[in-house]
Parts: sequence; C-alpha cells; structure tokens
Amino acid sequence: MDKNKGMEDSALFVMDGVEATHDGMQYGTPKKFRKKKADNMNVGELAQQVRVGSRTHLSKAITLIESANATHKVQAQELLQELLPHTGNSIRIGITGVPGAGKSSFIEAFGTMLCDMGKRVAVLAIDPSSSLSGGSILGDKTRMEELVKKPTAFVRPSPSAGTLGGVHKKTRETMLVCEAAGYDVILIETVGVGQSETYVRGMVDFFLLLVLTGAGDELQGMKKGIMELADAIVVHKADGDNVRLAKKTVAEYKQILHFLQPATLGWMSTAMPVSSLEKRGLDKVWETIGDFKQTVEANHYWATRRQQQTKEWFQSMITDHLIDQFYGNPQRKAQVLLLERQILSGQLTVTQGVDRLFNEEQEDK
Ligand SMILES: Nc1nc2c(ncn2[C@@H]2O[C@H](COP(=O)(O)OP(=O)(O)OP(=O)(O)O)[C@@H](O)[C@H]2O)c(=O)[nH]1
Ligand SMILES: [Mg+2]
Repeated sequence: MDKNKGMEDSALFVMDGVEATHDGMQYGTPKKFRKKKADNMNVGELAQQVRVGSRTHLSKAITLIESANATHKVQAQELLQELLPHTGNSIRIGITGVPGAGKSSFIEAFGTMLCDMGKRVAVLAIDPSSSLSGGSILGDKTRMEELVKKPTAFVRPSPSAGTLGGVHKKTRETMLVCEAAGYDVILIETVGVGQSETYVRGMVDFFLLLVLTGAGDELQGMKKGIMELADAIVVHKADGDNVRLAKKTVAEYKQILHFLQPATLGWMSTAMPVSSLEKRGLDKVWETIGDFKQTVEANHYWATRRQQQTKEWFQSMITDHLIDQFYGNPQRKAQVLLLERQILSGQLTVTQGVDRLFNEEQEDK
C-alpha cells in the first residue's frame, strides 16, 4: 500500500490494521493468504513485539483480539494471558460528549500536549467514516493529524457502526494490550448516546464529559444522568466570543455538580473551560487528573474500583456467555416465539412460559 511507504514506524501505519477489523484478520495480505498467515502467527513473538513497543505489532494484536474467528479467539486469549502481568500501569481516561462537542479535537490537542510532556499516549478513537469505504487517511478521519505523527502516540480508530457509541466488547481488552505496550495514558472516546457512557465508565479511572456553552436548563436536566458519571466537565470551545459565556456555563455546572452524587468516592467533580482550538485550559485538565489520582489513591478507591470493574466485567461475560449458549440451540428462537404467542393469548402465564423453556432444557439433557 503506497500510503504506508516509508511509514512503517509511524502511527499512520496503523491504518491497515484498522481496515482489517471490518473483514477479520489481515495485515494488508491478499485475502487468500490471510487466514493461514494469522493462524501461523506465534503468539509469544507477538506478545514480545507488543511489549518492546512495536506499533505495527500492537495493531496486529488488536486486530487479533477483535477477530470473530474461533482460532483467533483462542490465540487472543493466549496473548492476553501473556500480557496481563504487564498491564495496570496506565491512567485510563474516558471522554464523552454529544456529536460535535469536539471530543476528537480535544483528544488531538490534549494527547499532543501529553506527548510533548514525555508521556506515551494511546487513543481508542471513534472512526466516524468507518461505514464508508476507502477514502481519507487516518488523520483526516479522526481529526488527529498532529497526534498521529507523534512517535509516542498510538491512535486506533474503532468502527462506530454496530457498536455502543464507538466502544464494543473488545475495547477493554484492547486497552489492556495498550497498557502492556507501555502507554502511560489511555484515552477512550465515546459518543454520548446513552448506554455507552455507563459502559465506558465501567472500564476507566477518570471520566470526562465535554459540553458546550449556552445549553438551557432543560438540556442540562437531560444530562443529569451523564453528569453523575463525570469526574470533570469540560466546557469546550471556550474561545472567541464564547469565552465569557463559557465562564458563566462553568459556574452553572459547578453549582449543579454540588447537588449531585459524586461520580467517584471522595472526589468532588469539577468543571473548567477549555479551547482545543487555542490550546487553552488543557494543562488544567491534566492537573485535575493528577489531583484526582492522588486523592483517590490516598483513599484506596483507585484499586478498589479497578477490582470492582474486573468483577463486573467477569459477571457481564458470564451473562453474555449464558445468552449465547441459550440461543445457540437452533430451535430456541422458534420455541420462544411459540411460547410468546401462548402467553399473549392467555394460555400461559409468563412464569409458566419461562419454566417450560427451562424445564425442557433439563429434559433435553
Ligand atoms: N471554536 C472551537 N471549535 C472547535 C474546538 N474544538 C473543536 N471544534 C470544532 O467543532 C467541530 C466538531 O469537532 P470534533 O472534534 O469532530 O467533534 P466530536 O465531538 O469528535 O464529534 P463526533 O466525533 O462527530 O461525535 C469541528 O468543526 C471542530 O473544528 C474548539 O476548541 N473551539
Ligand atoms: Mg469524534
């Protein structure tokens, strides 16, 4: 691929890995060779390359994790098992906001600042054009032109189609692989569509909500649920004519936050104005995250929350597995439909319907 020429060690090279997620496992390899090549991959070698910081291999590792192929799934778990002892050392930050709030622009500016400070930054971004074929280079797609050029940054767009606002079941595992690759800061972008915030909140240490100025009381009321998840609120695009209004909005949000349940035990969520365009307020965000970490480590909630998150992850995987297993029976859907009809026509109660479904399962065994 021409666009990757001479960029083997540039974050732009990641592009091929991204495209690979749409049709399974490949790294720019002709289709007929793809499966074989992937199957032959040495997991130990891949883990080693990820750990020494090869972005190309990190990309491959993520593609492996995202693959739906049964062999790849096994390999992905072997890989994770090898990498797991080297995870846990980053700060995990979730970033949400309505479409157009400027999440990608914020991550570009904030991530670039962190790289300039000597941090290694991994971004799991939403790829807004993933449903379209071909087209622009990574920077154009994600608005992270500057960040992708940094040798200490890794940007992985995930297709937003068919996922929960850009996050999916594999986002957590992807995050762990990035940690094993030595990234200090993981930024996870999610579009504010409701359920996705709760999902991302369940896998990060710090959750940042981006809002815009001029939102009326009505709109702010709507955001209460999301606000209760946020450790900090950024009033974004605080530049030009917007500066004064942004300050006013910050004060309003601070007041609202005062009456809400804290998102994190022992931490008072706060609000601040930021302009990613003019790169103002970004240092304050990082400072706030630093204060947060210090406070929450001191009261031991940092580790407690991570353990709780792992426990919830385990629980949710059990649930997913049970559902898959239950509907894995080819007759199940028809059975459910039949019982549904009997329930609706009054022949059965709901409880009887459920009992029948499960008792039959027992009899089948
Ligand atoms: N004035 C101003 N405009 C900004 C700022 N940050 C982003 N924008 C503009 O806001 C628009 C949306 O920015 P994005 O970064 O794509 O927003 P997003 O939240 O990632 O949007 P989606 O990915 O579609 O959900 C773009 O036109 C940006 O140029 C800022 O700090 N100030
Ligand atoms: Mg975006």
